[in-house]
Amino acid sequence: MTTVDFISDLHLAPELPRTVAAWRAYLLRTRADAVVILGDLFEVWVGDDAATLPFEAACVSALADASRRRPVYVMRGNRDFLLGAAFFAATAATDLPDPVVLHAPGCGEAPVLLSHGDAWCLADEPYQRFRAQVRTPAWQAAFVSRPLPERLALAAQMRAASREHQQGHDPSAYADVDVPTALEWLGAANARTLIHGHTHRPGTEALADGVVRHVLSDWDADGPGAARGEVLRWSAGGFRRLLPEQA
Ligand SMILES: [Mn+2]
Repeated sequence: MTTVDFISDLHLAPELPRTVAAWRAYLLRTRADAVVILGDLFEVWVGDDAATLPFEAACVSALADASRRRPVYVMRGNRDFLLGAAFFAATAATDLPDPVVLHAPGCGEAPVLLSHGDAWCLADEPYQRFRAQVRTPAWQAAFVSRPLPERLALAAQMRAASREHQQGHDPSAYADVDVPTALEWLGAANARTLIHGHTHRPGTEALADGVVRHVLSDWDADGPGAARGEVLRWSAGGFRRLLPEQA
């Protein structure tokens, strides 16, 4: 691999047709040898039987098509943490644990550490309690045993509650990745570069002397403002950010 693309936080949903179209066009066009999706590909994923729905089926088919042309890696985010074995089988994407170390000698000597990012946002204690609960096998087994329409209705309720909670909150006040925790994981991985998504605050900065983090952009081509969305590309020349249509 000499060119690896990183994207995350597309939050694909039927009501965001331009964002979905931008993602599909990007998958068809990119010159990368591998595409790594670091979580929240979907706005919500209530279980792999969701792939029987037309929108989800079309997304699975687009990913399967992309996988036939190059390796595609998918990490779960806080919205699509229920992506399961059937999803990975249907898309032929590789299931990435969170965090994971990537070695791509064609791009650079040093390994990079990859995460969605939500697990390290320790300041958001209510979210961490929720996360600890929903990531247990028992909770997940109980949830996916409920009828699909019931799970979809529950997910819609939770999204509405979350949007209400965010109203009037300054997005810059949202919890960020806890730096000592990130540095600990980086040290354990012998890595000096971190790539994560989740916070929707794209940028590149030093976390410590010689340690860099790249925060991925969320995608939104359906909102009132200019279209958002970026691809972080790693190649022998280093890292650069591209608009999806330039990738
Ligand atoms: Mn997220």
